[in-house]
Amino acid sequence: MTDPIQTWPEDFAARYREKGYWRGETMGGILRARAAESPDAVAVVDGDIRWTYAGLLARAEAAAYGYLSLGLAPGDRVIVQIPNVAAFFPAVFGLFLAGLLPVYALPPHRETELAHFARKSGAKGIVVTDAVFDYAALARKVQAEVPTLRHIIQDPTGPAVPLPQVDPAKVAFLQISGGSTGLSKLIPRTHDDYIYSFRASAEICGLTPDSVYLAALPVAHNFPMSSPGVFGTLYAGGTVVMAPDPSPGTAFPLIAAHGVTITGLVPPLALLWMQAAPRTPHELSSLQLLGVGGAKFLPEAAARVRETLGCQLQQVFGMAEGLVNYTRPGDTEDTIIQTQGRPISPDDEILVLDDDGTPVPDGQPGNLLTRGPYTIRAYHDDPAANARSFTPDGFYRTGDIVIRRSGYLTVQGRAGDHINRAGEKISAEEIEDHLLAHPQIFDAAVVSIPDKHLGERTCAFVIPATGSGGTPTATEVRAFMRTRGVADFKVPDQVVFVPEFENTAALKISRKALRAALRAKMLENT
Ligand code: AMP
Ligand code: DBH
Repeated sequence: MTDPIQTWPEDFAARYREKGYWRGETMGGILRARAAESPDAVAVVDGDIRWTYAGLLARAEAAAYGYLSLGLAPGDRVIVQIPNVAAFFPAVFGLFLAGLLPVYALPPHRETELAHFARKSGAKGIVVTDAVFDYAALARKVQAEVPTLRHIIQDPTGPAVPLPQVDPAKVAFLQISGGSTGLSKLIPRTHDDYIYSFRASAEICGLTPDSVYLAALPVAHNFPMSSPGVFGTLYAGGTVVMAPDPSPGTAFPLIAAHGVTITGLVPPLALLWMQAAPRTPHELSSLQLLGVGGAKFLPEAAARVRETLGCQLQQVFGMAEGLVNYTRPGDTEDTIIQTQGRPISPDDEILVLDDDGTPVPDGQPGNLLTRGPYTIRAYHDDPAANARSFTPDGFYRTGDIVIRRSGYLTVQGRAGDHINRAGEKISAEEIEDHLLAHPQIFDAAVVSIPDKHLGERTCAFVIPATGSGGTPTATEVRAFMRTRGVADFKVPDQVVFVPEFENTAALKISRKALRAALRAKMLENT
């Protein structure tokens, strides 16, 4: 089993330290520091739970002792699958304090995804809660498939033992990529690089100890975790309020009750909030800044945020691999509405290249590549993906098509075949693979279709198998996907049966060209 690593060339690392981006802080160290400075400030609110920084640290230490008492050793990986409840924080800070590496699964992930994470990361345990869903039962199914996942952990605690020294230059956790081709890749982030990204994010967003962040999106997502998210808020000594779901009916009363000042949403949710706000009896005036990201927020919608929600919009264009762009609170209205912002760091290097690798001038669309003090140089244990996704000099190929103007980026679309369904990235290839496992399916191609509510929805074109006992219905195909043990957001929104794929006569048509042709045909007909 390969231990997760993430390294930058020595001259880059030296420069990032010298410029004060990498300060030798650790995730556990941050919590200790805040608990020492302001022990009685409220760190986390969830329903009736209110944990101060001192209280959270005590719980995280108890969790760390618990993990170590199971025989887990510093450097070991532990999957975390916890929805938006307070227990998320002692669970992950406990791992950090024990020198263990969280692997962040999302709440909708099921046995197929979890088994992949367990195998790929070599995780020896999984920490869950029994909130909302029986995650422990799910974990037991995964364990039956991947026995190296020895420990299913709930409410870890144990007698005090010495905690290890943690190296800030080492990998702190594994984040999950949206998966542009096939299964999700694992993203090793170091303490130094990740802390820089959310410390600088907190600064850009003007967070202070008085800030109150509403965790509306699932906190295992990189955006609500770090842009500036829950970690940026805790870094600033503010308060995190956990929302069990992001609907206006749940979120608006929480904003009113706790004086929420900042939150982050994906575009479809921002639209829902804007629709609901004029009629709500709840006072939303504490809200100062609404970050919107994960997928493109269209200018017409962006222009209505202030009048409907009474707060400043901030566009956020980021990726779990690193680079995050923000519009700044002081930017012109036009910049905030029309662009997805500019990078966090003066040392974020941005290339916008045509398909031959030649830089395009400002104002022209091109492929976005980036390198910098918080962008990874490699995925975990995946030479093929690394060869595809990184240039020899260490630039990450984001797969996004952007236009740059005066340093600000406007996202035009994707070069690849992933579907961005309300901010959840879905790999067409991964879904096609599942569909091909159906005995009555001969071939399948999955494409994104523009959708008023989701931004993009998934459409599966399916060629039924002949002579296999009848053709399936769309409902059956969707039901079949549900038996595959995958996150529900991967079930195709639409299934279209076709007798054949045109152009297959052209023999070697690539999947990419096929998907493009099917998508174009679909759009023509609507
Ligand atoms: P991931 O690599 O799975 O973390 O997903 C990151 C991807 O989400 C980016 O490469 C973009 O394709 C997309 N994305 C994130 N934020 C935005 C945004 N504000 N506008 C358009 N696309 C976005
Ligand atoms: O979509 C994303 O992955 C994303 C969006 C906004 C992200 O990772 C981030 C900000 O940090």
